[in-house]
Amino acid sequence: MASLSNLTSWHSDWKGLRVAVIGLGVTGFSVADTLAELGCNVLVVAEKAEAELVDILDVIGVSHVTGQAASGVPAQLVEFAPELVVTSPGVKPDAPLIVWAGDNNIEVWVDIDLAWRLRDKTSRVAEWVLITGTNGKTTTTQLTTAMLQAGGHRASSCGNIGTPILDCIRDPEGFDFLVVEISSFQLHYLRWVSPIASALLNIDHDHIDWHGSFEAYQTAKGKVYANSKVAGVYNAGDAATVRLLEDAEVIEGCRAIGFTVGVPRVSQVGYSDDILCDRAFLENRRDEALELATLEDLGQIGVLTPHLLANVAAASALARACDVEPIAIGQAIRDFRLDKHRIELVAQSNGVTWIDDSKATNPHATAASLSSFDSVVWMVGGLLKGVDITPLVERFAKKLRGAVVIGREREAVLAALAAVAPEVPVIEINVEDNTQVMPYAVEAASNLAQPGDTVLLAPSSASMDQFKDYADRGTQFANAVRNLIGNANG
Ligand code: UMA
Repeated sequence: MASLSNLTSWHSDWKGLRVAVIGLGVTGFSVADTLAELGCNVLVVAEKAEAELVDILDVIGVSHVTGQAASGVPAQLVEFAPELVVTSPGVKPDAPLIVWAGDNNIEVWVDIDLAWRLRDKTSRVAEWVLITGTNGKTTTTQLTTAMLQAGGHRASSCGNIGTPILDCIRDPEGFDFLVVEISSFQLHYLRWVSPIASALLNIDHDHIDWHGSFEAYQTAKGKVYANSKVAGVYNAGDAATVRLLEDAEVIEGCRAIGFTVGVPRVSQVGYSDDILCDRAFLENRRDEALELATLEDLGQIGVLTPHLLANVAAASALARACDVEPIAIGQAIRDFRLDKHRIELVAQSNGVTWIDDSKATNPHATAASLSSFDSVVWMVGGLLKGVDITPLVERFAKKLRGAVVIGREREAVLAALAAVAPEVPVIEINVEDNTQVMPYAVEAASNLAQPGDTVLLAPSSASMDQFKDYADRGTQFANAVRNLIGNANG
């Protein structure tokens, strides 16, 4: 049997390697499926697992321990004696299984580590761009991908954005670039990758319970820069990102590149006289700048919030590090649209931001959405599809200014709020006429919201009980918001 240090390629001999895969969500499944394809001997250990995925494990010959039997350190796992553990990112470092692996000198990887070693499946071996930050990761990731594509490259977004990276690694055509949104959980476990460029967009208190302390969270985030080859991109307005880049071990020749919503200094990308410009990737950067786009171009994406300006500047810095021509960056910005009903900005009025994320129909997508905002009036509920919403409510309770509960299955949502967020004010929308749900819900939300808050439609539920589909739900929300604001202003 080859040792782990020899397993550096898709084409290495992985056959028979005993691997324990922890968790069976999207990550765990992609890991188990990949390892089975490589001929490894795989045991999945997951406390919660969808029956459908467990059935597929049976078909592909992967053993599993699920449910109650998977808690603690199951005897089957000890007996299996894994040579490697690949964990899902949600599993905390103090989970008994992870501690057990450490005590027994068994390496613990995340899917990103595995993907790095397997990146040569096709002859087209992608360069990686890594993006992390407390907020703005998803938009920046999508923008960077769009810029690379406009530059003529085959590129895909993946990682924490929702598509496991191993799904891209197994794409038969391969990619020139993978733009990986990477979370602090994934970074905590990450061992060794070497991106062409990396960015830490900003850093704020988040996931402290998972990491144990703010310091541990920052340390994990700083790992994004490790081994970067061409550029480590920092936020000129966020000193912690500068410090973490200074502390990072990068590949010789890697440059520190800043992004800013203000006028760029040398080696920065930013804004000067309504122009997005690059003062980093040109010979004569002391005296000149390259024009990438105008504010008018950016205005086609959405309202010109500082967040949007920052995300576009960061993505541009990353794309320039990958040699994308300025003209392609401008084109990508003009063509870029945030997905409809996916964290879509509906309006800003009286200091309150209204966001339509009707597409968040499960806790997974809703978690990504709630993570993006600081103080939220949350519009939630619909058809829960048998999913327990309590862990989601518990995780985000501190962010909630209030909750507006819609849908037919309101009882379960109300019970979850009462149980794990008893201090959060809740308004239940109880109307017979489905066309009146959104007008009432929007009015209720506006009563709860204070300046600086975001009202977020992210229902964590399917929509068919009260709406035609999620698009209809989002459209009715947006119409109700515009009516309310119009009336208030008129
Ligand atoms: N599990 C255990 N024990 C635990 C925790 C989980 O056994 O202590 C098992 C569960 O029973 C379940 C599985 O692990 O079987 C779930 O794994 P997971 O929680 O890691 O979730 P995945 O479905 O694999 O999704 C993960 C990310 N989720 C988390 O990090 C919590 C997704 O990000 C990501 O899109 C996906 O991998 C692909 O990379 C979501 C997220 O909330 C959107 N991310 C956080 C954020 O953005 O703030 C970090």
